[in-house]
Amino acid sequence: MTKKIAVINDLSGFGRCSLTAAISVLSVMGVQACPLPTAILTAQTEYPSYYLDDYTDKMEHYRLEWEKMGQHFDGIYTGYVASETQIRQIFRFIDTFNKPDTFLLVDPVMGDNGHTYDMYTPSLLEQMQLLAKQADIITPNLTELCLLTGEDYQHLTTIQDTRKLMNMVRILGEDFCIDGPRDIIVTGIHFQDDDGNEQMGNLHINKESSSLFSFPYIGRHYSGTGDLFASCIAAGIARGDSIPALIKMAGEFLELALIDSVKEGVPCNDGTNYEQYLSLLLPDTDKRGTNI
Ligand code: PXL
Repeated sequence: MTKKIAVINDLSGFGRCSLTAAISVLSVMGVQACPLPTAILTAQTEYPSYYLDDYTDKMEHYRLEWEKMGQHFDGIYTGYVASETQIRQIFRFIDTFNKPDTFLLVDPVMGDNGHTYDMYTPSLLEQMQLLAKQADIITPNLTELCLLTGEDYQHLTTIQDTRKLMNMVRILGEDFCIDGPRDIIVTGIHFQDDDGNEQMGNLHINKESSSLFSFPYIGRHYSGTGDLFASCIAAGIARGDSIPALIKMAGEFLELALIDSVKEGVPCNDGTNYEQYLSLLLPDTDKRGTNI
């Protein structure tokens, strides 16, 4: 049976992020994406100008109609949240559809590179902390982990010693796991390896262990990379892959997309040239092709 994930996110015409990223990644990974759009935008909000059509008051129709249809989801995956009303609606959706055999992946999209997105009020942050606590798995970047845990991003990023930095991040993650998610993947940890090469690290933390997966640092922050990463994890969990295998696969996919985008001089707000690398995410049997 094809697995099904309810994806609660916005639809942005430009920026290769949110639902655009999720639908393409879930589909190529063999998982059905059921989109619940929270807003429709001409382009993601980091562009100098965009038009946003808010869908918050349509979200209750989705919940009621899908409940009437008797829908069941293998996973619920949430991303960018624009307001407190929206997050309240997400809590209602979870109350209705988060069953014992459903996983909840929360990508707490709130900022990047030490910068918090403009709409993030203190009370929206508080609600996002509660949502992240309810999740089975969360995928914050380092900025978002700091926001969730109250840690000072500037202080954390001044730590030069890589082992000390990773240890600090691990402790923050483990503390958050105590009454929260089973797994945390902290993305976008910039560091230097023992040979002095700049790396981007993804740290997987759960109650038992923590493991670091690193990739060469590209030096730019492209729109949608966090959404592509979280989408790979969500679809992979639904199809039964292990989290370490998924982090490696998503990292390789993003590395190729980033290298290509830098080479072509794609503006960061436009997102990466990931489309041509989607085949890397196919289920194994599809990658091998069909024997005749
Ligand atoms: O990729 C995160 C994201 C998603 N959706 C919208 C955004 C952003 C980041 O800025 O603006 C609308």
